[in-house]
Amino acid sequence: MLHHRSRLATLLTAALLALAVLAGPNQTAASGPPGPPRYPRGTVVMLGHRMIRVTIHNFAFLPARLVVSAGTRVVWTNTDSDPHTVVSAKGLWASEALDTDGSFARVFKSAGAFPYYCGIHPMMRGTVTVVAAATHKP
Ligand SMILES: [Cu+2]
Repeated sequence: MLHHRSRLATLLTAALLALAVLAGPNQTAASGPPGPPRYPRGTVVMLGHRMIRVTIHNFAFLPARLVVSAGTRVVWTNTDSDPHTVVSAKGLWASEALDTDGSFARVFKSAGAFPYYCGIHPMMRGTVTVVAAATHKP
């Protein structure tokens, strides 16, 4: 059982590293060919999905900067052994404390920038940027 758990942890770490690489400079509009719109380094753009997952791992939101289409359900899942929360910096929502494997979901219906943080560890920060469906096309 312990062996399986450590294998799982290794796989999870590899997956998170891959995600971190994807979230690197090459994924941002800023370093790519000219085109609209430009987002800060590390932004992960995931337009046209019904649901997108954000992992809470090692006291960080992954990806911390996410761009989704209006109507997308964003699901945060805590993989740490410490509890975390997902709290809107604009006072729009606040999750309960999420234990290990606990998750919180919110559907983002309107366009805009939605910064959030962990209420337990306020240095943990993220932003969901929501773009209207009509602005997807180049
Ligand atoms: Cu936290």
